[in-house]
Amino acid sequence: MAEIDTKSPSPPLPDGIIPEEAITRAENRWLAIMLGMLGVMIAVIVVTGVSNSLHPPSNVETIDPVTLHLGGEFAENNLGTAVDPDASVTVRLIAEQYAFVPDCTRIPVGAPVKFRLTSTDVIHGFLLPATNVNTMVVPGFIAEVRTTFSRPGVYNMPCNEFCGYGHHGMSARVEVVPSEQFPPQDAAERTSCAKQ
Ligand SMILES: [Cu+2]
Repeated sequence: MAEIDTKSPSPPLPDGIIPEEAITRAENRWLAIMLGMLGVMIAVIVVTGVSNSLHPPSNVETIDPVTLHLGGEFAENNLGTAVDPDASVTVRLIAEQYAFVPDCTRIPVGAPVKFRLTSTDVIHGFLLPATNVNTMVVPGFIAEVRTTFSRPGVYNMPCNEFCGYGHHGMSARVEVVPSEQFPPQDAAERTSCAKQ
């Protein structure tokens, strides 16, 4: 069997032609960098998901944005905070150009809270700073986020998804109050602190 001579230099390549080994080395280097970045991003998702309960919105429920105000879950008299029979709280909100309806919600401290939101027009964003609440509100879908507020306070909720000319003024607030200040449990009653 003929032995391959690996020591003798390969014939010189014409100007501008990069040797194959150099290309392979560069490709492998970029592949390693890309895999490293992918690993860091996956680690960030896993760590924040486990430690801060930051979960990507995964609730795929659809709703007709044209008729949602006419009846059902997002009819006007159904918006705001409702106390469920198990003492958890469901807050229903509509995002529209350029307001949240209602623009102020009141929630008892310590209760498991479920926000359910939808949009009537374009994509909006719902964010409560310093909490795990951060979701896009997409017309045609119901976004659902769960959280629990451990201490009373006022949380501003700016729209964090550019939604048009009035976007900068689109914000609302959540008032987390001691549970004794919260209206008595009545599943039929919806509360908010929106100015009438
Ligand atoms: Cu916006």
